[in-house]
Amino acid sequence: MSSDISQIRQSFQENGYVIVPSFLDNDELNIVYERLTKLILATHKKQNYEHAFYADKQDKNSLKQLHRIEEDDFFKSYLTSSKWSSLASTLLDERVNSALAIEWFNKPPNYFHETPPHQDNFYFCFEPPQALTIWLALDHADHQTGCLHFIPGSHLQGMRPHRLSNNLGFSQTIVDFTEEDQGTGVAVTANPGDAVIHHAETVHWAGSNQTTDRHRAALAMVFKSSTCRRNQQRFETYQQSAKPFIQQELCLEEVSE
Ligand SMILES: O=C(O)CCC(=O)C(=O)O
Repeated sequence: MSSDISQIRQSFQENGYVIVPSFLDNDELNIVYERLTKLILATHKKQNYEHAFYADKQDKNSLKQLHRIEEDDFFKSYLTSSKWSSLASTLLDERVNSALAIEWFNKPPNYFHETPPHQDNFYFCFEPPQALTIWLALDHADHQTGCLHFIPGSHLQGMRPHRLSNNLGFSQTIVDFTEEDQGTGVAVTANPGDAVIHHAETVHWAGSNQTTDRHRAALAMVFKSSTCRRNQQRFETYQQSAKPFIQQELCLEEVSE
């Protein structure tokens, strides 16, 4: 292993997050942009599509999340691509399964939506919590557009209590999140193509997009080690708590987040 990658691993294991600059090059990024543009146009044509979340259902420009994008053949190949899984495996120091899912997270301009403080494992319910998210910047993520913030070392301090956040797509937030927590958060800015990786129990959040003309999109891929399992009881409890809110927001009969 090169000294670069062993430093990246050490930083991830100590802090619970790390940035890998230029993980995708321009050619790779251009293919992603092209495929996503097609997928987004196709999504706008679908009525009541339960895996697409709009900030305002009347405004196509307000699309803020797309789930299950691996249903597209190109993104499906990412699930098993060793480029992504070998990074995940190196950081977790364990063999990983193929990616669980790929999601597209956007902060469209003019909507001012924050990503509330949370730990992903509240949603995943993995035991042991050997999982991570590779969050790949597709635009500039900075203080104006709403970059991610992480509390260093928080992945080693266990799960904090969560409650409903009333934020579609990030339905849960930490109950006892304090100003002191906010102050210890480190803002991580990223350029298109940079990968920002965080552990499933790292406390993180993102500010709102304060701009009127820039999107802040990212691809997020979740990997878990082959030894970790979902605690089904915890998972069902979380799903039941979130379901009424999500159904109401999406006006759907049955959904899963
Ligand atoms: O993109 C964002 O604002 C948040 C992403 C996030 O919370 C995650 O990938 O776990």
